Amino acid sequence: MPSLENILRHENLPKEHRRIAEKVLHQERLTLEEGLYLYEHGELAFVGALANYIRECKHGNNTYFNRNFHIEPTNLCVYDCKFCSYSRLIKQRNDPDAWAYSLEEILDIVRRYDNQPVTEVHIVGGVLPQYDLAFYEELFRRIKAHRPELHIKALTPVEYHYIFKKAKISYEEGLRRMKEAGLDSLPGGGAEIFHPEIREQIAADKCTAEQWLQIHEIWHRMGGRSNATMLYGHIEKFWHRIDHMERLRQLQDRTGGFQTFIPLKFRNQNNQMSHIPESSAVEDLRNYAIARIYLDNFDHIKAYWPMIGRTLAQMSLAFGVDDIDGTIDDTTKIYSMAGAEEQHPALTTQQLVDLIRRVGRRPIERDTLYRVIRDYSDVVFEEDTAWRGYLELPVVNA
Ligand code: V47
Ligand code: SF4
Repeated sequence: MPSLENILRHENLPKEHRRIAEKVLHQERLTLEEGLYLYEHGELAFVGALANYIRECKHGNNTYFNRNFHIEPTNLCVYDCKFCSYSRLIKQRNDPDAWAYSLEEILDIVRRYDNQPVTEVHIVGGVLPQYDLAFYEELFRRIKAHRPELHIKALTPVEYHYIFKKAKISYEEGLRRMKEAGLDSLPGGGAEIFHPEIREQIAADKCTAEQWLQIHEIWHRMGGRSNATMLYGHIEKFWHRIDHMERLRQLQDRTGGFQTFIPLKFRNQNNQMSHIPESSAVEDLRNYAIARIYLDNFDHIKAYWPMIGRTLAQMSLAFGVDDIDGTIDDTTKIYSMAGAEEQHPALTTQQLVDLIRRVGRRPIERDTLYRVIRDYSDVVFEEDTAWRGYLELPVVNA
């Protein structure tokens, strides 16, 4: 990939390309119009070079991952998002693909990891009326009583808005009670596309963009950290993506509470939007790159490898991405049902480390708050169990 300096030396570089490249070089913020220009006219090599420059200024070769596991308590849901492949409406509770775990069953999943060095549990699923405020308070308390150091990253404004409204309490009061029960941070889900023109078509009824942003803002003001996502590659236009990122950038200016931005590629299997073709790998990489360039106040850009596959995740590390989530170990079906690349997503630490090293980056295990747990640059694994399906480049010393 050409370096930013080489790009600027190019005599035939279009004027607007040059202006944007110079702004990036001088760490100046892009306007809405410039962001849109990149989506409309930025070739992969150009936006990739800009994004990689920013990524390396911020993190060098460091590529972060964590050791976590996901629990989806239920796939029954009161909502009916058109892109959702895994949820079943509550009236379909007898569907063989439907599940709703009891509190004890969820705790059993947590206990399965007792002897494993995981640092985070990521809990998110459908919105089910019986999973109310008391249910989640009890769940978080019991998890903390069992394993106090395990970081609980759980639920999104979609659930919180529903639960707090039903309990007739304010967002502030609800989040305070969740925190007291053991909630540590919020994952980035439920954001989809903020603009009502799209949101009303694909995710009608659930929390609005304003409510999503308000809940994150209150959480940040309480000292909490959270992530943000964007579900792209369906019926939205480029300007909806920029509008989405602009709202996040403005909130981040006010609070600084977001840790990472996670673009989620729309997968089209088994949902009401299956007729829409999926975005190409080139478009996915361009999207990571433009997100890296536009969101100048976000520290991290994450590629969620189960959704896009390991090879594209490796490639994304040259297009602005510095985090590839974690070992995950997903016991349920939320992503495989949407047609994700990985049917049962799980990678061993060695496989993740190997995947990062093979594209010349430095694997760093982090906790949820991005504190370094271990630098794996020089770690030699005793047994070679690395998975050999992804990019096989000579190992470059990071
Ligand atoms: O909000 C649902 C998305 C999200 C599909 O914070 C789909 O660390 C693609 O937010 N195609 C939930 N995407 C997942 C999520 C997440 C994942 C990993 C890490 C983190 C984090 C957060 O999944 C939903 C929705 O946008 N989703 N259906 C689909 N067919
Ligand atoms: Fe329910 Fe979430 Fe699926 Fe929407 S995306 S139907 S809120 S589980």
